[in-house]
Amino acid sequence: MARKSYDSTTGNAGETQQRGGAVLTTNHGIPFSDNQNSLRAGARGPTLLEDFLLREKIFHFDHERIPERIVHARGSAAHGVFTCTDPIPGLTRASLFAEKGKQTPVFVRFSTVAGGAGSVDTPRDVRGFAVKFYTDQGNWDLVGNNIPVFFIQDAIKFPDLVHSVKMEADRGYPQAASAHDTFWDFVSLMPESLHTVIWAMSDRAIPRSLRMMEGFGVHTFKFVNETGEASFVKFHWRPVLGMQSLIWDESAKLQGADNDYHRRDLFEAIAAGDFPEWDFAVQVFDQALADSLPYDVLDPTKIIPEEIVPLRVIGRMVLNRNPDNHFAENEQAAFLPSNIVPGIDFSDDPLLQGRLFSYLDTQKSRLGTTNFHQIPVNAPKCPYANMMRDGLMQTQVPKGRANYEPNSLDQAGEDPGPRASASGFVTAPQEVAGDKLRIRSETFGDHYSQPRMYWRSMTENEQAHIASAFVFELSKVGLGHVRERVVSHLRVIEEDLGQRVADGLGIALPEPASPFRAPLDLAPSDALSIQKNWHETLKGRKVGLLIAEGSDKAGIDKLTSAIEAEGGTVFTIAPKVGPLKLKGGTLTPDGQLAGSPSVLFDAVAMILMPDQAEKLARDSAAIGFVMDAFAHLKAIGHCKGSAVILARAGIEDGEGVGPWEDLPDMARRRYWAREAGVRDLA
Ligand code: HDD
Repeated sequence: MARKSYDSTTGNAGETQQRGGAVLTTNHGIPFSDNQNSLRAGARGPTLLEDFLLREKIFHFDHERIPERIVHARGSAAHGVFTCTDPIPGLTRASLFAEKGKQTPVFVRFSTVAGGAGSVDTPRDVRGFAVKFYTDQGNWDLVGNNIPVFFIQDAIKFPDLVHSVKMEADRGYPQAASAHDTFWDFVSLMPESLHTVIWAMSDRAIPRSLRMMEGFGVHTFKFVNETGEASFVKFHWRPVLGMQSLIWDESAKLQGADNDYHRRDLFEAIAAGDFPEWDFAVQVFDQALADSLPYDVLDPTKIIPEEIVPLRVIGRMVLNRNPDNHFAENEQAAFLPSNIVPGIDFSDDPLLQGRLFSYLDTQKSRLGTTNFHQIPVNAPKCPYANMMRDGLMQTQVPKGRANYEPNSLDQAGEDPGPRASASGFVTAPQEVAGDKLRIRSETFGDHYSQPRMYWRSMTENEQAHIASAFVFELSKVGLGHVRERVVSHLRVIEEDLGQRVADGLGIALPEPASPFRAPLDLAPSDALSIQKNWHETLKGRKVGLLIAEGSDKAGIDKLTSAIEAEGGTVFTIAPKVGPLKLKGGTLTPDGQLAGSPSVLFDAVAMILMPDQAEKLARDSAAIGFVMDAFAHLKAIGHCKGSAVILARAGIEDGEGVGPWEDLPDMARRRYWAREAGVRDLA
């Protein structure tokens, strides 16, 4: 019989109650009768060791955390489906590309690289873009990034790279930032990193949304067809929404306004049925094409411009389901570049070769067991069977005696277990000969031509952002000789870049670095620029609408439906979050002004009565709302009444600033031409 006791959940004296549907039990199924009080000797006496309910609960809690990923610790993930749109059986026997319309489930995890699991979403950083295809021939993990090149050419340098960029070893900071001595010291001594560094200093490294990033497999891989013919292939993800990026000041302010900016954006879009989509494209080429290039296709610091090898779109990925549980799926997801399926093969890229070991190895320390493949998010969705047995946390119960192969148990009527099949994975035959050496091929020796090509492919604004990012980062570097050495490399990439960064830092131009190979003038590639490829659309864009008591409901409704009709969303903001009396009705705003700064939105609008606008014109949150929107080159729509706020902020009507009725059109873009007037860039 239940004893009378003080119920700490209701504050009443009464019997402990069971709430909710399912019965609360221990991990071994034993039902709880009281989840509020531990077992005591007397109402005010000591807790008893016997309390197995308390001990199991605390024991489990004490071990809730697992080691975070050494890199890419902070990630956001989603489930989805890949559909083959253009089958390529002539190129590969990979079953997922065999038929038009064939669907393959996927799990995707996007991540920042340097920060810890609890760090922010918008630092300047490369973003991970890891896709697990659960094919009917096993899992294929394409573990890529949103930047198509990598910092180093050989996996043996990876621990040095990561140590240098992570928080400094003695002081434990900075978190999630490359703007510090050790990173730039390393980079300045490793010119092979320059191509990736210039991408990382560009707007690619501050994406507006995970839904608006490109993804790349980075390395050259191989396709192998039914007859065993192999070709080289590079993999690309192209976001259907197009690429968009943040302004640096905006990304820094977002770190205060919303640590989870990207994670929330992804989760909310999927929850609202606004599913993010990417085209999947391949660049396929042969040895002759590879031989014709002035760089090595096995070098992961190089791209092949799509003007040279065009992209062929062969599929579409739609992310349509949020994880049910962050830990079980996102944290426990284990991606392995070594997970490859028949029809796809590795190249000899020395970075890729090293990765094939690293990821399998790291899962053992992160997930604690060789059986991490049994965790639901990692398990193949096709049947799998082998003779590997036992180990920590074995959750399967293999039957029979066949745990070795070959065996003849079938002759005794027993199940002999699985056998290798001729249709299984076959490595593409390749002649390999050479001396055993620790050496870097001379074909990997040009570190400046492609950064130069990247710089020359940018718009003026984009170049200014890159130069300013170098200035910002190097201004956080305390070691003068490191700053100078970086600038000495930038001069070789392009004299103008070196000069602008030196000027921005206020230092004399150092002597140029001496390259192993003199840089070439490769043709620029427009496909590399975000601004040149901007999709003028409201899809996926979010408007922050500032309203207050008495605002015109008809106007709010009209603006909202115009934005929503084109796939955008409107977030209403008011001085208070409670229900508002409007002219023509009531409305409960989505957010409060102080907690909803304009950095959270792609464009802003104000529909206010003159008296409320007057009041807000004395509130720094409202002034900051429009000032930031203006400085971040966003559209601002306003009513007559709200003009007083703009006047106080010193903003006049002009390109991208005008009546709210024009906002649906204005909100499709950023106003790059405004930038020179609001920011002193390098
Ligand atoms: Fe890596 C994680 C991408 C080079 C070693 N890497 C990791 C993730 C991504 C990448 C997206 C996160 C996976 C997830 O969401 O769980 N890494 C890359 C790319 C590279 C690259 C595109 C170059 C082309 N990585 C690289 C090298 C090594 C590693 C050269 C080691 C020799 N990477 C790891 C790791 C991680 C990892 C330490 C940490 C957690 C994990 O693997 O599962 O093993």
